[in-house]
Order: sequence, then structure tokens, then C-alpha cells
Amino acid sequence: MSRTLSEQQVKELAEHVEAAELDRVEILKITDDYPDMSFADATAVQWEIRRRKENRGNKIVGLKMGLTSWAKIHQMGVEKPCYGFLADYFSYADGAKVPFNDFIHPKVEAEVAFVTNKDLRGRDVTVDEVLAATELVVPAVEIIDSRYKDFKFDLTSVMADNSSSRGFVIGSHSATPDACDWSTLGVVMEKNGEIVQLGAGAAVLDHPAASVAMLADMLADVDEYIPAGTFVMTGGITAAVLAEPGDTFTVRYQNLGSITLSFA
Ligand code: 0L1
Ligand code: MG
Repeated sequence: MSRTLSEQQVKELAEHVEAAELDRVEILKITDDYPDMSFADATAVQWEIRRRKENRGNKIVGLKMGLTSWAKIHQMGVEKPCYGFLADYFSYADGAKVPFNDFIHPKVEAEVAFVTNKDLRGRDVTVDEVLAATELVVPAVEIIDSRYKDFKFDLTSVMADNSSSRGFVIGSHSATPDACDWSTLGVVMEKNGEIVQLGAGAAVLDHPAASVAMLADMLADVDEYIPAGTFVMTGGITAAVLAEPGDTFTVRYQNLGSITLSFA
């Protein structure tokens, strides 16, 4: 898909969207002002936000896929997945009291992440190739925080907004890629001691490794790839659950322990 925005417009939109993240203020979706902007324009805005953070000294510590499950695609009313990057300051420890004020309106979702040990590049990467290029699979929880008012966006706006990335927590367990069939991995999410979501790995594009393959495909659009050693969050197995100050979330993973976080 072709670009419609000038480099100057891309820079201005990147500054606008990133300022909303840094200042924790809601903005209206950017396609309200740029209705003709394309997914390629949105991708350019996201990469410009990434450059701004790197120029400021932030490290990029991973990548994420978003909207990879039918539950999420229906929940958000968009048509296909998106991706984003994880900056160093998005990371919170398992068991942490997460400052609610770091966010605008955080939501929590249960995921698994893959740590790669070979480059993954191009449009034809298969699930088996992803598994062969995986060092470890780890449980992870994402704290998403769309900058858009009331989480109202379209796919173009959310891609420009780094796919709502703002927080993630990695569990202390890990497994080798052949440890189980990741499509039948069971996950239970509790909020304040009550079960609020259930899921299995197959919710993510039928197999979480398919999400990593799709990321390689989407990165090929901008002549990029997944380098060896990349931490990749594969997308929500469960729908995202709104958090409020004082809430405690525990996500239990079949044979992979659990992750707990509380919002201070
Ligand atoms: O990680 C995700 O699936 C989120 C992608 C962006 C959409 C949202 O904010 O729910
Ligand atoms: Mg996610």
C-alpha cells in the first residue's frame, strides 16, 4: 500500500501520538484528521516514534504482535493484526506494584512470548521454521494503553500508536519450543481472585508461532526482519480486561507458572 503523508506530516504525527503516551493524555484517532492515510503511513509514524525514543536513549527490548485473536479483532472492531515495539521502560517485574499513573486506561491481556535464536526474514516463514528458530517460550502479560479516547480507533490509527504498547511483564518460567503443543496451552486470568478470562494458545492465529511468522511477513513490507535474539510477544490469548487502581491480576499458564501484577 502506498504512502500519502509527507515526511513532515509523519514527523508531526509521531510527535503528537508519542506526546500523548509520554504525557498520558487521550487524543482522538488520527484518521479523523487524515482520513486518507494508509497502513503504510501509519507504519512510518510508528517507526518514527521508535526513532524518537532511540535518539533519546531508550533501548528497544522486543517486538509485539497485536490483534492476533478473533476475540481481540471482534473486541476492537478491526480487520487484521498489527505490530509494535517494546521500549525498555515498558517492562515491569512479575509481582510488581505497577503505578497506575504510568497509564491512561490500562488493559491486561495474557500472552506467550518467543525468544528467537536465528534471524527470521521474509514472507514465507512457517510455524515449523519459527519453532526451529526459537530458543525459549515464556509466559508474558501485556498491559496495553491505547492513547485514543475510549479505545476508539481503526487499524491505521492503532498501528501509528505503536499498537497500544506501554507495558509488559515476563514470567519466571520458560520452556523449550518442543516442550508442548503451544496451540493447546491453557491460560486462566483472574482479577481480584475471580476468573475473568480463559483461553488456549490456538486463539492466536491457530498457533502462537504463526504470529511470529506473520510479524516477519509484515516487517518485510518495510525491508525489516526479526533478528536472532528478539523477544516477541505473540498477542492476546484472552480478550483484554480493563484495570483500575487497586486491582490485582494473576494469569496462570499450563506448566509455565503464573504472573501476578497489582495496580498501585
Ligand atoms: O496487543 C494488542 O492486541 C493490542 C493491539 C492494539 C489494540 C488495542 O489497543 O486493543
Ligand atoms: Mg497484546
